Amino acid sequence: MADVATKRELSSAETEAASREAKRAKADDKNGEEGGDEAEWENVLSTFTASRVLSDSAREKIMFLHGKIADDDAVVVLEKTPIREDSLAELFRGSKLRLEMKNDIYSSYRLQAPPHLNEIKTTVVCPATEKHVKKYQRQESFLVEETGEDYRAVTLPYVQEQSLSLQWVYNILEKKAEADRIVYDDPDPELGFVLLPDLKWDQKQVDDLYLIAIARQKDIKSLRDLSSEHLPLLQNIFQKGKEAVLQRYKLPASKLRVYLHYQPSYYHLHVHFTKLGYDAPGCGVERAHLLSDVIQNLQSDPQFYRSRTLYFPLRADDGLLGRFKEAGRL
Ligand code: M7G
Repeated sequence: MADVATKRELSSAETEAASREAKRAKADDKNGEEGGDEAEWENVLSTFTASRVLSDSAREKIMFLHGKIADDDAVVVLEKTPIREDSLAELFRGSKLRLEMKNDIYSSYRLQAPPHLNEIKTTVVCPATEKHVKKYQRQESFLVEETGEDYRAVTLPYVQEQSLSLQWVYNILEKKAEADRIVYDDPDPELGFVLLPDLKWDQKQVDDLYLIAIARQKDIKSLRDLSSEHLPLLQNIFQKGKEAVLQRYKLPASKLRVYLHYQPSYYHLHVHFTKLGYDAPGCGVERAHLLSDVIQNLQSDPQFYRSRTLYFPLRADDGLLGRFKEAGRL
């Protein structure tokens, strides 16, 4: 995120108001019908009590909140969705306009759009761990230099102790979650993968297209584990992933940015497919490795990613940064 304001505590008045609202909604729910996806969704939102803003950006129109849903810690991400070209006619026809000011040829208005054209994409992580809260908190970052030896001595032990749960990944691979969202599924146990919309994408417009390809093999943690033996898998993901995107979204390979993160947040091999020109979070040079470069590097040196020094940013309170400091590597 560029332009993110510093975190702030919510005022006690805001917290109290949210809490009152949550209690009221809970009481209402008791009288309401049980079951059904819609009821569940409303219930989740109505019992959320926000305690602090982890980060926000007026320019990106996004806010990350920490709070509680019942007794569980929760992170809620609110993001205003882009204006869609295909809804413009309806937007102009169905909205109310309020004049704010007029001066010569200049005028500004407040446009009140019909509710379905004025949605907020909302992501809920609950129960959220401390790691989730840190992940969304605005913080200073530091660039770390990791040799192959640093990886084995510092990073790998930390990742084995501390990484985020991969349950959501296994749910996708086993079709226990998001099965209806799958764009392409290659069931081969060695070369196979599942391609589906990323949690961050609302699929309303291809301008901010964001898909992830999750490998079926379970023992590849990250870029560091890759060697030339994985080339068939990587080429398969690249080739079939691009074909699937072309077929479903009419976007050719020349419009795609296909890459891996190092460090990732989730240590199970996955590849990001985003639209070129969309400034996706984490697509900067300090974290994103183009899949085409990864393939070429492994073709010229089978152990490239096991031996090379890699650079990546870590946030100030990331435990891994602490380990690098303790090891005298920062
Ligand atoms: P990453 O490089 O490990 O970390 O990418 P990042 O989140 O710091 O980028 C994991 C990707 O998986 C991210 O783009 C997430 O938005 C996405 N993702 C995470 N979860 C928990 C889910 C999920 O439950 N479903 C889907 N479809 N995508 C997810």
